[in-house]
Amino acid sequence: MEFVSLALTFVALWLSSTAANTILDNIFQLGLANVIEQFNTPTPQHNAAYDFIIVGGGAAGCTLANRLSENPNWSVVLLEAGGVENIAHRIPITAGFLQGTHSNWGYKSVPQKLACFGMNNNECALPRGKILGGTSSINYMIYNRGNRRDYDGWAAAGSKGWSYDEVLPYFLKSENAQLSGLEWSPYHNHSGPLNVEDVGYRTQFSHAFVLGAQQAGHPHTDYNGESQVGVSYVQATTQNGRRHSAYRAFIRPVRRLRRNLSIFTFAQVLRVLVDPQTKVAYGVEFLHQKKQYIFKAHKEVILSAGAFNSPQLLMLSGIGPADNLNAIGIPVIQELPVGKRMYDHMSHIGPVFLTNTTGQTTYPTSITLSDIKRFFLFGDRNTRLSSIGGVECLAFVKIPSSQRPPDWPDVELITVLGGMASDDGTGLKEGGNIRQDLYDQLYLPLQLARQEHFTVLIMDFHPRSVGRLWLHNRDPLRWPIIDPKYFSNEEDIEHLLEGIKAAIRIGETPAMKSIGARLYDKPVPGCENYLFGSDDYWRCSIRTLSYTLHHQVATCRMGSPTDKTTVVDPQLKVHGIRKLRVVDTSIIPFPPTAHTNAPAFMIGEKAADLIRGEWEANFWLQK
Ligand SMILES: Cc1cc2nc3c(=O)[nH]c(=O)nc-3n(C[C@H](O)[C@H](O)[C@H](O)COP(=O)(O)OP(=O)(O)OC[C@H]3O[C@@H](n4cnc5c(N)ncnc54)[C@H](O)[C@@H]3O)c2cc1C
Ligand SMILES: *[C@@H]1O[C@H](CO)[C@@H](O)[C@H](O)[C@H]1NC(C)=O
Ligand SMILES: *[C@@H]1O[C@H](CO)[C@@H](O)[C@H](O)[C@H]1NC(C)=O
Ligand SMILES: *[C@@H]1O[C@H](CO)[C@@H](O)[C@H](O)[C@H]1NC(C)=O
Ligand SMILES: CC(=O)N[C@H]1CO[C@H](CO)[C@@H](O)[C@@H]1O
Repeated sequence: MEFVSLALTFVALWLSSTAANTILDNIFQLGLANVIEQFNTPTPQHNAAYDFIIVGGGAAGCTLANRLSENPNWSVVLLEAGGVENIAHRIPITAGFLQGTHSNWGYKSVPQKLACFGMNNNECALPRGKILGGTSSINYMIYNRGNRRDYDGWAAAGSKGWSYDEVLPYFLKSENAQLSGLEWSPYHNHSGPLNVEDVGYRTQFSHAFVLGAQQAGHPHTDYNGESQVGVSYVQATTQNGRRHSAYRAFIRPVRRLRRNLSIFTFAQVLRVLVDPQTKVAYGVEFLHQKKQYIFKAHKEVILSAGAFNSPQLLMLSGIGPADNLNAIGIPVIQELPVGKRMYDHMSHIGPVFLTNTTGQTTYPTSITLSDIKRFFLFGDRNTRLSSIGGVECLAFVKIPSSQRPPDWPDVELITVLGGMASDDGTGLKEGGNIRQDLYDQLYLPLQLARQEHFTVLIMDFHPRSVGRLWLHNRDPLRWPIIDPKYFSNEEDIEHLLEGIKAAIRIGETPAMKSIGARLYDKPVPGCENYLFGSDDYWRCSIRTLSYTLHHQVATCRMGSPTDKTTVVDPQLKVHGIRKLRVVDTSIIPFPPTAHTNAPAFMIGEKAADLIRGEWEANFWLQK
């Protein structure tokens, strides 16, 4: 008897331990999660009505769904086209592979005339998350908010209420920071739902780069703190070395608890229902398991479908540029410049540095059984599996030709513990739509030699090239056409060139020399006619190894209703339409000095307060 109770106690203790939870969680996540989701997702009730309909469970949409459903008097429904995460999404090192799965919409740009020469048919890959958690479930997990001047600029350009001092509280509200050395920083919160932490696995490259950058004159900084300019190890949206997506942070903890929050996965919205006479949005039409349904909204419809799909849905609903809508036979309800402007952070893959280190570049074969055991069985956060797709350090850099104030960086240097070659020509090459012949010439030699190397990606924060998105027909299941027009403004090339030079200077410092760092000087295919390392060589390389970091913004630009380039007002309401808002990165008016995931969370938090303020204040008026 005593033995049995002792054994039961042991079992109970084991079940409550972290290790057991990790193991059980892993078994569940091993693909089972999505199968259960398929059967478990409730059947929608045709014509059901909710207070708020949120379209798209991405970074902003999940945040908003959580915050709005805090009020038990409100019924909230979240409609997401994709399913739920499985184990692959949880392992940070596999970030690059997720683009090859069903959790990516898999868009491509139209063939580019001035960029992406190294890609099949000059088409740049434009991945986007199609899953509960959205792009935050397939991205590289870099946590980066942006510069004070970005937000002050939004406010000055007509977005009242969005200055840095007004948005900082919303960044803080989400954040649960576990960052060593920043325990007392006023720029970090330690009790929000979204985990932000240091990456537990760091290579010799990262230490050499952080030191070398300082030797080259870049101060050590917290790029989410007082001053952005300088170098730092990356801050990641992971928890104990596993991806912490919008789903994990904002939906999973409340999903079973809040009966006023309904979630439908595999539910693709086809259009917003807008009364053409009164211009009031009153519901949505969507497909769920191949059947069509309508949901009605008592209070509001909110589009959080991301920078490509929110503008697409507006246009499908009769809100957009008249020429495009007329051409494809969609009656115009409200003429607005939807999709007419799109900015993105186009980058350059490289320079690549060879080193004399051992075992620092992560090739698939460098992941040991012990790494896997430690990660899966013991929840260890210090193995290679916790590296966020290989990203290690960020440097926020001023360039010599800068026209901006000294505290506003121009380019970013992003170091990666390997590069194109380090997954043996699989996920990264496929995900980037990179040509096989280019891979074979440039990267295969590194792969075959198991050569130690790291890559510095160079990103232009403030591109001047302006792209566009439009529809080729009225089929909601077809892609929108996306033409980012990368590098149509020559200045963008020059900024990247100056960034490359900054990286090379860091490569020449004593810290970098101590690991034997030297430029990989195999010419980029198509650029052999230029002298390696000359300005024209790098310009050619930039147009060939063009690689977007997927920060498309401004397709439903926010600003004053009198500004003819904008689609939503500072309350995020669509101009001229009632009961319809857009809440995601498509509203960002200018390319920010940031990767766009943290801003998406902030936009979700701030929108929740705007909506709450309005409907709770009007409580008595509604009755
Ligand atoms: C590969 C990659 C790596 C990145 N790495 C980083 C990084 O390291 N750090 C960083 O800060 N940023 C990164 N980004 C960018 C960042 O993740 C995104 O900008 C941000 O997550 C976008 O948030 P969002 O809420 O605007 O849209 P999303 O998160 O894209 O959410 C949109 C959601 O709407 C759903 N949806 C779309 N259409 C419909 C429809 N018709 N019906 C129903 N649902 C629909 C989608 O499936 C998706 O879930 C990366 C992006 C990519 C693609
Ligand atoms: C919910 O409704 C009740 C009754 O109408 C009201 O007293 C309460 O304040 C409301 N709660 C919130 C959070 O609005
Ligand atoms: C930290 O986050 C919690 C939870 O979201 C929030 O209540 C609190 O106000 C935040 N603190 C700061 C300083 O913003
Ligand atoms: C690195 O290795 C190369 C090739 O073996 C050698 O020529 C070079 O001297 C080494 N550099 C350092 C700094 O060790
Ligand atoms: C409006 C609505 O559906 N409210 C429900 C929200 O969930 C709580 C329980 O969590 C219910 O009591 C409410 O009726």
